[in-house]
Amino acid sequence: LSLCLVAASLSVFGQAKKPISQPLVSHIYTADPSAHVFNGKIYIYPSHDIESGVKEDDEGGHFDMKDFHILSMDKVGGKVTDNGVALDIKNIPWAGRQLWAPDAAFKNGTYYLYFPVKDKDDVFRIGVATSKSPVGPFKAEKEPIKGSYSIDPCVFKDTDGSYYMYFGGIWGGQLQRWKTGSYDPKGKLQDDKQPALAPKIAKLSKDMLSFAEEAKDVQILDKNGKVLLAGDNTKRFFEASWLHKYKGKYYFSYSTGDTHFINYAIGDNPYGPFTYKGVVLNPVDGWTNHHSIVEIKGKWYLFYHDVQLSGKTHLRNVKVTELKYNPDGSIQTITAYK
Ligand code: FUB
Repeated sequence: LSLCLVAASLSVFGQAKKPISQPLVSHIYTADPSAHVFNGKIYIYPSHDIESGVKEDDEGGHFDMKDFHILSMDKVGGKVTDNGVALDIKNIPWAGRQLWAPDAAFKNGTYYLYFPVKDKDDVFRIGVATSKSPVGPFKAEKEPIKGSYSIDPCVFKDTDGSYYMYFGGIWGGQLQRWKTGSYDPKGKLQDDKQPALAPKIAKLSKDMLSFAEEAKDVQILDKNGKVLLAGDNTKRFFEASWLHKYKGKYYFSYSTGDTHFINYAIGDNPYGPFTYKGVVLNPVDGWTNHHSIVEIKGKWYLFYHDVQLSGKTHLRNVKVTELKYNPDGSIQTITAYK
C-alpha cells in the first residue's frame, strides 16, 4: 500500500461511471472483505475504516483502524447485520497501531480471527484471536504468531482438512524488510529486473494458533515458467492474498497495489508454483483493491471494496458481485462500473 494516490484517483475518479453493486453497509466504513460461509450463513470479516485524523503518508499511516466489526447475512442480497465490535485494538496486548485486513477460520467448535497489526516497535505482525461465535467477541492471544510478519493473512482450509496461511504485502506492508529472514528496517524493494517479492505461505499447526513450519515463498510464474519480475507491476504480487479451490485447482489471487488490479494465478497444490492467468477485478475507485472469492449455494461471488460512499481512499465500503468462470476454468474479468 502506498501513495501514487493522486494519480490513481484522477484516473478512476471523476468519470461518469455507474457501480455494478452497492455498499453492503453504509453506517460504518468497511474494507478488505474476507467472506466465509459458516453453518450455512455468510460472514464477512472486513477492516473497519475510520477517520482518525492521521495525515496521509507513503506507508499508509492514515489507515489507522482500531477495531473489527463482523458483518453477516443469510443470503447474498439479504439483510446485512453489523454484529458490533468483535475485537478492539485495546484488547490485543502486543498491539501498537493500524489494525489491517483480517481473515477467519473455523475448526472443531472454535472460530479463529487472524489479523495484522503493528507491534509496539511499529513492525507489522500477524495475530490470532478466538471465539466460540463467528461474530465474536474474540479474545486475542498474548503474543503475535511466532514467525509471522507483514500483513494481509488469508487462511485457506484444504479439502483434506489442512489449513494454510498466505500473507505478505510490500511497501507499507513491510515485506521488503524481511528479505534476509529477519527484520531490517532499511530493507528495500527489489529492482525492476529482479524477481518480485513473493507472498508467503505457512501450514498452520493443529491448534490453529501457530505455524507448523517456517513460512515459504509462493512463486508466481509467467506462462513460460519464469518468475514474475518486480518491474512487471501490472502482474506481480503487492498485497491482499486470497486462495480458493475450483474444480481441483488452486487459485491464488492478489492485489497489484500501485497498478490496482486483482489478479489470479493457478496451481496444482497449496504451495504452488502458481501460473499467472489474468485479471479478476479491474481497478476500483480508491487506491487499494482487496477482495475475497467464495462459493455460496453453487454460485461464486467476489467480495471487494471501493470508496463510493466517501470518495476518500482510506474510507472504503465493501460490496459483492457474482463471479463467473469460463469452461476452461479461467475467470471472467469483472469491471465494477458500467
Ligand atoms: O486496509 C489496510 C490495507 O489496505 C490492507 O491491509 C491492504 O490490503 C489494503 O487494502
